Amino acid sequence: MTPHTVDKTPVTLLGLGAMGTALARTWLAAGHPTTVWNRTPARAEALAAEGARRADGPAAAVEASTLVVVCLLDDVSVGEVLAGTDLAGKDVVNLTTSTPAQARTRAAWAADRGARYLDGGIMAVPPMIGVPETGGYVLYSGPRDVFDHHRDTLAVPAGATYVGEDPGFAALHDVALLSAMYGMHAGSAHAFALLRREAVDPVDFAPLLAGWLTAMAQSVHQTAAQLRDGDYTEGVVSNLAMQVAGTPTFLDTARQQGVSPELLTPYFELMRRRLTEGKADEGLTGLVDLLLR
Ligand code: FVH
Repeated sequence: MTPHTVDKTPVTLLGLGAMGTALARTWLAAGHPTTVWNRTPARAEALAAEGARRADGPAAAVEASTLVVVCLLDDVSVGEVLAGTDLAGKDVVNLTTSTPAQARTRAAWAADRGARYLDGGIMAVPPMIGVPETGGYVLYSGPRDVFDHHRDTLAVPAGATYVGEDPGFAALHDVALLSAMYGMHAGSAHAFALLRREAVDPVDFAPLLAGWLTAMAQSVHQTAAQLRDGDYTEGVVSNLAMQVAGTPTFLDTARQQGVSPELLTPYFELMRRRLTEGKADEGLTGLVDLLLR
């Protein structure tokens, strides 16, 4: 424990997996009195040696601090771990990855037990925790006053970004961002597959790919403005008619390179459907609406 701990909010952390351990270490290093508990006790040993207080069980851990951070595998494990604890008067911050529905249900569950509740979505991997220059951050949602009250403490491991009072919003933003990431990975997998049997070093191609994805990522701002304003033709430079006309080139190239088009075809099918609705002058924004059921 450092000499500064009297000024610092005590933190309890339930769950010392890769992420929970990284989180706890930053609060310890910043001088917060830190109480930890993990189902497998051995995972708490290193942190105890660094100054963490080890609780015998979840109930004792919750009792130790008003601010109770939970970072477990999933929502089921959160329910199991918190089941026998007294949450009255506690501020529970749940950083376990959840669906928006799970987060909303968990917020109501915590309120029934007398706790205030923030949900969080971690936009970082463990090595990014406590390293601000990596750009990792955590999305938070729930009561604004609870977030503001704990903002400084929550900002210790990574940037703290508040996204709204609805407790499901952190999870919703988290899943939306990660879904976009998987789209990027899907496109990258297809691109690397096209080159795979050619005399092209993937390491030489990678900077071209990263640069192109970075440049194209800026288009999300136009998409967002069009969605907000309802005019999907505003500022379009590459219209849907032109883009659909180009799709055979992509499919022919995939065939010639012996690459499955399975990652591209669902998206191309949406483009074709939107064009048949008479939206030739739009860009790709209209595909958002096609996805809504
Ligand atoms: N690690 C990552 O890259 C991602 C980054 C984005 C956010 N995720 C989410 O963070 C949550 C925790 O992830 P983690 O990396 O710490 O996960 P693990 O290393 O697998 O540790 C899991 C902890 O959960 C405990 N646990 C699991 N089931 C139970 C249970 N039924 N009862 C009590 N504890 C349970 C487990 O305990 P033990 O196996 O050591 O005994 C670990 O403490 C997660 O939601 C990610 O999606 C991480």
